[in-house]
Amino acid sequence: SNIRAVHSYEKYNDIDTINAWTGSIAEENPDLVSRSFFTTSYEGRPVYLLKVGKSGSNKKAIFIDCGFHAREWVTPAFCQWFVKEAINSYGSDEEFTNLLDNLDFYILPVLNVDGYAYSWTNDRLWRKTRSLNKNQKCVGTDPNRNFDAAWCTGGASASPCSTVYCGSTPESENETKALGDFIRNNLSSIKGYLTIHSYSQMLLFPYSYTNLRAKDHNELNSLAKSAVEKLATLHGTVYTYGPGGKTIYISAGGSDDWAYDTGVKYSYTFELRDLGTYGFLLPESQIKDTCEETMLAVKHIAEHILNN
Ligand code: ING
Ligand code: ZN
Repeated sequence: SNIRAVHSYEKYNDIDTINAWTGSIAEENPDLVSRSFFTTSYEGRPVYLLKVGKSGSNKKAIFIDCGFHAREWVTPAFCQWFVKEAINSYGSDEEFTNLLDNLDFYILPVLNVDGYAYSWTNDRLWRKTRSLNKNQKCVGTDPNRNFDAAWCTGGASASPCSTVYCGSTPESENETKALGDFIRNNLSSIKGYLTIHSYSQMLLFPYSYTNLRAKDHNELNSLAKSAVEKLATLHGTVYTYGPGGKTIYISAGGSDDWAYDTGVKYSYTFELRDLGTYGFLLPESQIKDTCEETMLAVKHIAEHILNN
């Protein structure tokens, strides 16, 4: 069909609708939002990046990505929600106004655009990218096993048919390479990296590739604790938190571990709702509450980054 669906913050939007939204939201809010072209996906789709914040010099930045994994539909919904809230809050909400005056937020609404499209048209539970693997019948690489952080060791697979296939090399995917390049090229400003996944209601931080403690373990742990406490104040949603390896499972090649080891101290993975009742198939009726509570945790982390 060539009829484009209407965009809604409380519905799941398809990739064409999200891409069109990135253009209109930037056009309508030029003093707060700008859109740049991030990369072209394997199948030729554009991947867009939004920069959200008032223009200023020497601002710290926080990078937030959604839609690493195709089936985690509530996560692109969160990135869209964040941008909407920023626009609606600027000038009326003191806390968010201060954040936007003093920080830039890079918002990547859907990293894995091909996988996301495929989860709408062919397989709702697809996880990986859609790149073809040489001389293999199975398609796709797990973008969250594709980074150069103990790459393709524990919790990752070298078999292209695995859902946690690490890829042929680190950053073998256009989409992960573009993310790696962007963070490497902006290391002087990027102080925080938040990657949004679902589900299991967790706030994770390095390391996932080892059970050894990160150098900044104590600070990351206490910030996670206060962030999930803040999140729970809205609807009572309980999150667990801790280093990925001990809290969820050992897995190498994740983007948060890579960003941390590359020099982004405040590096976290969110696992949004729920605990498994609906899992990846979280009903649209829960988008609003999920996004609102997650906003509290994200803004709490942003405040800490701004003040440290
Ligand atoms: N969870 C993450 C995954 O990629 C994770 C958990 C976090 C792994 C950080 C590695 C590093 O498996 C989901 N739901 O994708
Ligand atoms: Zn995921």
